[in-house]
This record gives sequence, structure tokens and C-alpha cells, in this order.
Amino acid sequence: MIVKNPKFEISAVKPNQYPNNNLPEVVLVGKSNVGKSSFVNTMINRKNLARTSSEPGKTRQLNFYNIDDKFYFVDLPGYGYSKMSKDEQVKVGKFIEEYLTKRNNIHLIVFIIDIRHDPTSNDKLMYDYIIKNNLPCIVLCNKADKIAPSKVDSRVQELQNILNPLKDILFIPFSSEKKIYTENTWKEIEKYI
Ligand SMILES: Nc1nc2c(ncn2[C@@H]2O[C@H](COP(=O)(O)OP(=O)(O)OP(=O)(O)O)[C@@H](O)[C@H]2O)c(=O)[nH]1
Ligand SMILES: [Mg+2]
Repeated sequence: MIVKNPKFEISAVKPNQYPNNNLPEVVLVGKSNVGKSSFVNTMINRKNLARTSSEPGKTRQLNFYNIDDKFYFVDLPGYGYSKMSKDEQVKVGKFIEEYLTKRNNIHLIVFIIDIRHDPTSNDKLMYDYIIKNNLPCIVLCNKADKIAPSKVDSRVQELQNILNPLKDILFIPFSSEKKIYTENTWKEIEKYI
């Protein structure tokens, strides 16, 4: 897809703040620092439209990016950021859950994990939640630049064996750093929007 005019539209923490024009939404989910905001920038070819940081806990609200009035990327705060106070973790967890359960124009969850690490217990909880709620999902194994190219495919297989032994969900590698595997990912996203 060639993106021409991506715009940050709004940050939200409750339903009456969500955009109300009913465009399809493609939602970035995953632990803190895994590369959700970087993913948005990579796919739309902008350096810093979505704010990123080497420190976990950068994104604290639901951020809606309007992609050429065709769909939204919705960038969520990550989970598992231990420096966030317990109160704030609970608050953030609640508005993420509210969004995922109530929003009916979610067309796809892009669930991002780190290709180098086995899924955390929070990853497993989130994955199970997505599947139980019948949300359409693909899994991106990000930071593929961090391992040898010859190991990428087998590592993606390993991660799928852990989370999705039935192999009915698509698992693909990704790298924002090297901007590789973006074509495949666009092809998949386009099927859902
Ligand atoms: N090597 C490598 N680094 C990456 C990649 N994607 C993201 N990063 C780095 O990982 C760090 C975190 O990226 P973010 O995009 O801010 O992560 P996030 O998931 O949005 O984090 P939160 O907002 O805290 O939930 C930054 O330093 C990025 O440069 C990648 O594909 N490869
Ligand atoms: Mg972020």
C-alpha cells in the first residue's frame, strides 16, 4: 500500500473520545518496548509520527492514526512495564480492555512479540484473550534484524509452536530497524481493511 497522508488524529482513554467515523481499525498490541509505535512509523514511512523511545512505557493512551481516510492504526500502551505504578497499570489495563471488548470496528489485531524471546506470561494472557474474544489477529515477530537471517524462519516456527500449536494464525517476521518484511505485512493488513 502506498500511504500518502497519514495523520495523528486523537489520543483517547474512554469510548466517547474514540473517533466516530466508523473506519476499520488495525490495532497494535504487545508488551512495552516491543516496537508497536515504531511499527506504525515504518509502515507509513514516517520517522516520528508515532512517538517511540528506547525506554519502555512511552505510549500511555490509545493513539489513533488516520491512514488516508481508509483505516486507523490504533497504537496501544504496552503491558509489563514494571516502573509504572500499580494504580496506573490497572488504569491502563482497564481502558485497553474496554476498547478491545466494546469497539466493534476492530478489523485486525497486529500482535507484536520479540523474535529473540519466548513469549512472556503476559504475552500468553493477551494472546488467549484475543483468541477467546474472536478478534482477528496476526502475530509479528519483531526485531528480526537482531538474529541471523538464516535463523529467522525457524525461530518464527518455534514461537508459533509455543503460542499457536494449531497453526491457524499467521506468524510472520518483521523489522522496523531494517524496514524488511513490510510488503508481506501490508498484504496481510489489506485483506482485513
Ligand atoms: N533492533 C530493532 N529495534 C527496534 C525495532 N522496532 C523497534 N525497535 C526499538 O525498540 C524500542 C521501543 O520501540 P517503541 O516503538 O517505542 O516500542 P513500543 O512497543 O511502542 O513501547 P511502549 O510505547 O512502551 O509500549 C525503540 O528503541 C526502537 O527503536 C526493530 O525492528 N529492531
Ligand atoms: Mg509505543
